[in-house]
Amino acid sequence: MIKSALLITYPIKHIADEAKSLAESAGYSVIRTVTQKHLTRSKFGIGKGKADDVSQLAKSLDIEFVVFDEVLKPTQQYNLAKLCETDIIDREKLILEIFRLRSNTEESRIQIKLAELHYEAIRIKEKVRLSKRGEQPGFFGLGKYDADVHLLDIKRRISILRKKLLREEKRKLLQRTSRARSGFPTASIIGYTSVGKTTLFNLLTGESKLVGIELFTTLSTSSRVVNIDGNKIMFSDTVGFISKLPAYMIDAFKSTLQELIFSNVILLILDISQSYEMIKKQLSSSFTVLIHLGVSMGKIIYVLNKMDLVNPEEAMEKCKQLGILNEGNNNFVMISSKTGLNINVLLNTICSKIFVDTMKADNN
Ligand SMILES: Nc1nc2c(ncn2[C@@H]2O[C@H](COP(=O)(O)OP(=O)(O)OP(=O)(O)O)[C@@H](O)[C@H]2O)c(=O)[nH]1
Ligand SMILES: [Mg+2]
Repeated sequence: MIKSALLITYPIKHIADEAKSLAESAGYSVIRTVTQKHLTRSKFGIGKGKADDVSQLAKSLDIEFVVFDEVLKPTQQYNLAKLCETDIIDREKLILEIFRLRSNTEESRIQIKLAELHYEAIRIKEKVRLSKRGEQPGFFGLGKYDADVHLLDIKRRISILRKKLLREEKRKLLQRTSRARSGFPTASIIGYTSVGKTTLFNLLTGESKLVGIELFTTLSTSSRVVNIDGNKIMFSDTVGFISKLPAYMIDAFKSTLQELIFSNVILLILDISQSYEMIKKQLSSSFTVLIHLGVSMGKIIYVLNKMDLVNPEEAMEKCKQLGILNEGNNNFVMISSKTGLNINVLLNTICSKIFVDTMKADNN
């Protein structure tokens, strides 16, 4: 079912493009895009004049949803919904909707449910807060008593799901411990959504996991052991990152991402065919997640993927600008997961990082 949408985003190409891809990945058909420099104004996110324009447009084009490319506070979302007489899908909700569409394992379903309940709880808390101050009676169609009961119910459901996830984490920990005992070093493939993580995983492992131009094709981790010149290494493909991912969503995916903390090497994939601004955004979003999880930066190998789409000089220039080149130039590799370019160089870099660096650490 196609849902017609009006998209409100920033007047910056790479941001607007990403917002449109996100909306489409969630099943919306973007009929019209409205851009604004500021999307964090207090009442509607956008200014009142622009909000009126959007409302008119939505009505005249008979649009069902307004997709708003920022995380909105519940009151802003409510004000805009009332003015436009449509549902408002903010960035957070959009990501949740995509995750829900793609979740295909029991674990990812629990993770999504948890994130959705969190989203709902924040909105109900806001309702309770406002009704205590005597404002906005009937906010979101709920009375104060109903809201309190609903909130209690959500808290109860959250705690049940957390316990389920915890059991899953413990199970994974056991798996990891047995893997550690079997002695395989591990390399995790991470990075912004759609940079080509699964394409690389498939190439390295001979797997045929789903690859796609849409955002968030992969939602659960896959791992596979590969024999490289007699050395066995376990590779893991992971869920992609995106900018403005709320911390609670990273937490919801913790059991999936925890793999990273235990990895010997982190392959941080960047799509070098993107603009410098976009790559910078990919990089800082990846850092945010790694820091949140407490992963050591020393384990990173920067993998610049999609080299078949750019020339080497341009790629080098972007790396310099990004500041990811080190003196020995041994922490980055330029590859193409599509053509296989430089995959051997990547494998050598991984092996030397795992085996040489580990030996160095052992000797110290
Ligand atoms: N030209 C080119 N395209 C590539 C390369 N690697 C991946 N792609 C394409 O990029 C798109 C995304 O690839 P995926 O492997 O699904 O990316 P991902 O990082 O796993 O994405 P998510 O799981 O959605 O986060 C697909 O259309 C791939 O065919 C490459 O080296 N060159
Ligand atoms: Mg993937």
